[in-house]
Amino acid sequence: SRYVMTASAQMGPISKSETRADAVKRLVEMMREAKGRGCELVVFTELALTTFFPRWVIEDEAELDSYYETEMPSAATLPLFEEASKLGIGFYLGYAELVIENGVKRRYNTSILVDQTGTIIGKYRKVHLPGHSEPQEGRAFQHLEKAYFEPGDLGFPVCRGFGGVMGMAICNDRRWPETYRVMGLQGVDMVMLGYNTPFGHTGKHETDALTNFHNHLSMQAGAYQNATWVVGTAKCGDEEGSVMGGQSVIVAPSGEIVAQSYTMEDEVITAKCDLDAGNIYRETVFNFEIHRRPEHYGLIVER
Ligand code: ING
Repeated sequence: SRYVMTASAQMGPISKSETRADAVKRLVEMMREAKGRGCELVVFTELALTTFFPRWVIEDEAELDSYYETEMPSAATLPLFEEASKLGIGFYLGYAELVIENGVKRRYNTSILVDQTGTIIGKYRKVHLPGHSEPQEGRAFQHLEKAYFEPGDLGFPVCRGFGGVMGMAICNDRRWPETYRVMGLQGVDMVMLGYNTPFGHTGKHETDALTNFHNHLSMQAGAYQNATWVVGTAKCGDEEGSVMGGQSVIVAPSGEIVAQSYTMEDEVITAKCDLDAGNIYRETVFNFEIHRRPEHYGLIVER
């Protein structure tokens, strides 16, 4: 079997006043704890360096730009890369990416996968952007990812690392079956993702009681239906009055939750992930080769 000792490093709130250096210090602390517990991979969360700024109307471009990284590693994140290669542990990191392409500023909600030598072996840009492109009336908190990011242009790539096929997603992506299936069709063994999931996201609160259920339902279904591990790491707790759900999990290819956080703070959970645990499903129930009938699936890719 191919075992990967994996950690999910859940983050509590990052306040608006907290610096990147403060956030990176917290990430380094959790990286050390993960290493101390025998892990070779730690999955951090979405937008792990700053507060969840898409909840705010930000009109000043310089202020908006202040939430993005223009290079990776950036000065603020270099200590994380250095600690990783010193400890010999790889990591998934979510952050806001600002690049100039053909003289045009492009903004993405991005994640990278870094191996145990500190080398970036995978990059992903969030495809499914929830919320709105314009501020909505009557909301205490906005959800303006469609204003502050473009949809990802890298598709759902997988890469080889940690002894298997690794894939990435970000937050809202986990609610869409296509996310997992595109990677499942590439033989993914583990999908890593971070999420910032505010209660009241829809502007209403009647579905808040189901937010944690829908969080796990989405990842457990994605794991089982594609015979893959899913590691979901929350940024959670109260950021300036907006409360986000926690309950980070490590989900086995069976769909079973094998580790779950129980606080709304920085918390490391771990599991010994057998990357061959999905084989029983790939060889039987989800043997894509013999069971799938793509000739009937055309509607899925139509607009
Ligand atoms: N956040 C949320 C997510 O998909 C959301 C949006 C919250 C959708 C609650 C449904 C319910 O988890 C991000 N950042 O995508």
